[in-house]
Amino acid sequence: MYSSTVSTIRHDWQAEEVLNLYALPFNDLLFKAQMIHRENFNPNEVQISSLLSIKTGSCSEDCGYCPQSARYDSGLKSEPLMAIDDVLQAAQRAKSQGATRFCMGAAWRKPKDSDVERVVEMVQGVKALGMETCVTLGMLTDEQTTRLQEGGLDYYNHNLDTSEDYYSEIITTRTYQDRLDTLKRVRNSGINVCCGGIVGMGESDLDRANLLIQLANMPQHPESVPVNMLVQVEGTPLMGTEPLDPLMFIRTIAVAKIMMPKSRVRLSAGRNEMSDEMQALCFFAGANSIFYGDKLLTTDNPMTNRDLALFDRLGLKSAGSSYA
Ligand code: SAM
Ligand code: DTB
Ligand code: SF4
Repeated sequence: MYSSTVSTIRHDWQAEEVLNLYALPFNDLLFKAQMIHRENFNPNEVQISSLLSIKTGSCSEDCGYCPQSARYDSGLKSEPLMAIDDVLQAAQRAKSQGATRFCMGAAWRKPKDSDVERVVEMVQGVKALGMETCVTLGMLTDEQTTRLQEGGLDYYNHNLDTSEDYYSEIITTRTYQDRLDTLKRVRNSGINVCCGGIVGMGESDLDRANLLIQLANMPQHPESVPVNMLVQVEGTPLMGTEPLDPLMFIRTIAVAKIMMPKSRVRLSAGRNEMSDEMQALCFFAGANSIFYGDKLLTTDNPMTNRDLALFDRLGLKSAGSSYA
């Protein structure tokens, strides 16, 4: 039990084995995840990304969790694609607060080619500030993916969100295969893949296991795996869902780390509703990336001074940027 663990990169995970990991005694699971984590990363370093919604609301998709869908009345004010100068100002602010990666999100089912051209300019501007870049724009064509890669984009975020079986309970306007197709394009283009999901949507243990299996059994693990806790927003269909046991969220982080040892698992949406102690356990379970800054896309994230105090209390440091 206490002998050293050698991280192996596998792509053949089966449901039973993953459910058995989930079912380990909590201390055994976290110990295993932490051992694997420190074989691959400095356990006291966390990568810091900031998010900006560059195009907000009025989305044609019906994702049941999302306040940006045009189908639900979440009271959100829609905004068209932002001006480049405003995006760069926000990126500069995020950099001065300590973020090393700037993630730009757009409420599109899929972008138009002209949108992609404007996003490429944003990517180039943000890179010129010395930050890593990530965008999430919905489904992409081959040509659009190539444009983003040539424009120097570092990461593309496109989440699978849940298991294939549960997907149609949450989203009916696109298929799981649509998601997999875009992910394949991004992987083949050479852009780093950021792909994860949301838990706390009323899914079963098997759905959570199957989501992680989808991610880990890809030919190459996503470099970045965001694990979001559902942020319940008034007006969305998932408002009022029975909250997930926080310990099950922490278990999900640990199992993700064991299955994808070299990936950065991001403690993503939902941190505003988590205690400092719960976040500390997530970091112990192998999460080593966060969204930092007072807002996620449209909902609240912890204030930066709360995060700085938490880092200080836990002795955590920024992982820095490969562009520093
Ligand atoms: N429209 C694009 C798409 O869906 O890929 C990009 C933006 S979309 C807001 C990005 C991701 O945000 C979703 O895939 C989902 O994982 C996450 N997300 C959206 N609403 C959320 C919520 N209420 N709680 C947690 N995560 C959420
Ligand atoms: C991810 O996995 N989570 C982020 C980012 N990728 C784009 C988005 C979280 C959104 C939470 C709800 C909101 O603020 O609108
Ligand atoms: Fe649109 Fe993305 Fe929200 Fe779905 S998650 S409604 S695609 S913005």
